[in-house]
Amino acid sequence: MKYLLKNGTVISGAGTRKQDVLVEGEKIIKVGEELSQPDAKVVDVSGKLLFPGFIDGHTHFDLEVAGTVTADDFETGTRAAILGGTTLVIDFASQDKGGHTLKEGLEKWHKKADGKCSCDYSFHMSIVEWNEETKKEIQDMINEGITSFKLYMTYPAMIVDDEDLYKIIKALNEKGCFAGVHCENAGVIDALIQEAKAQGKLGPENHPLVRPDTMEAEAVHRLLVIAKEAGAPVMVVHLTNRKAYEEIIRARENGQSVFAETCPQYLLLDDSVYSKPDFEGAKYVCAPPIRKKADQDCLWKALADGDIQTVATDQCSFTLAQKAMGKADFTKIPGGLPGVQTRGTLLYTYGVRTGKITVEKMCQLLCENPAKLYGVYPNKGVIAEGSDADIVVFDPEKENVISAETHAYNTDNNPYEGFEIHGDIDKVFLRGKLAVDDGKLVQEKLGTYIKRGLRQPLARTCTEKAFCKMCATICGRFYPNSVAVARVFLKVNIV
Ligand code: DUC
Ligand code: ZN
Repeated sequence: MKYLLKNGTVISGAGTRKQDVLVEGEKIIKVGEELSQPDAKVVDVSGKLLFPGFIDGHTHFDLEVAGTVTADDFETGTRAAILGGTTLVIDFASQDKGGHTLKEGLEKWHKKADGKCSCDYSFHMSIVEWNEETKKEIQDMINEGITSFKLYMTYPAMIVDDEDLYKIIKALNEKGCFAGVHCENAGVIDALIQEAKAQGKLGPENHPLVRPDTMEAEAVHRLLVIAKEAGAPVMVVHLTNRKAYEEIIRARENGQSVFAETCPQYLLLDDSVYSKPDFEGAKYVCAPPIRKKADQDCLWKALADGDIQTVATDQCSFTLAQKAMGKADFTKIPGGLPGVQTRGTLLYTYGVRTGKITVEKMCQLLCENPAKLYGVYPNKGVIAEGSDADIVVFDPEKENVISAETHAYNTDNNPYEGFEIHGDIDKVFLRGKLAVDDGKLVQEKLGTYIKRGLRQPLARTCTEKAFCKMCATICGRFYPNSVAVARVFLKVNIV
């Protein structure tokens, strides 16, 4: 099948251009002006923005959490994903503790996902136990297309201690791989939970109090000190707050290569949600918790300045009945929120429309940067000749209201209930096939497993706002109104 998308505005991390896009089979075969192709089906996309398919580098489908399993599995979850313009999700396969291998973990996740997905999918691998056998398996994982890993500094079933953290990130770096790390100080959080319970504090409003920003920042600091010693790059996943952010900046200024991811819940919600009446706060229980308004402001600025490289979702959904498992004790509330369907529309409405970030930045955060970090660029992450025809036709004028009544998740609650969006998904092409048309799913289960390569360098992170003469000599782009900021120079080299 050939499609000719006429008169759209093609978005990339570097700019926007009015261009036509010709698709044949699974690939984009031409991008240019005034294209014609008599045997192609012409789709008029005037007035629409064409983004590369969004990539969500952080989802949990069909995951056991706190004695239950996420409401969304790979079938319902990837349906929601593609409806939201996400054409590739990278979920977390996991090794089990107790002498199990990475290979067993990978097989388990393939069984959960294969044949069920409506968008393309890939896996990171969570390492929860480290020994010589695990070390040997890193190459096996690379052969299977897994080049990014996950480590937890919290959760008894997943936690690795500092010794293993050091050994693992060093061994990964030797193979050109890296880990995303869940940073929270497990020990102090346990102590705070014991104190809260002893005082009879058992409601969801206590959740953010026992997992404070300082304990995330401490773990980020410790991780980065360990990474420095190991000489290895790392990624801080679901970054939530200013204190932790400052640890990342400090490490970068110290010459370290550190990547950062945040999620819409940390940009758009604040910790007052935990005090909603009638146990509604349970809906928002996730780890790390949602923080303060001032932290949101810090994260938005960090996105604009290029200090955070990607916005993923940490999609991990539960029904209200599942959340009610923690009615008498907030620590038993399964942690996680849905988000994979609304990441792009929320970022556009509350980021691009409000002027907090540019549309090019949105493309970097959702498409280009995750594609490069996770080794699928330029097959994915860009609208260019030879790339996979993963294309989001985005209608910047379409308005909608987010609601659990209409969302595609297998849940009866949505953390963004009532949020208005201005800009919505019109069509989504997945490797040349029309999967979503007029906002509706028209073909499902088209997704395939994507083997990934090694991380590629990110584009330099200069923006017109933060750009300096020194940088211009390196990357060749000079914005006359900008000021010289030494930190930008460092950032350009290090991220
Ligand atoms: N945090 C959550 O809230 N849920 C899933 C995993 C995670 O890190
Ligand atoms: Zn997660």
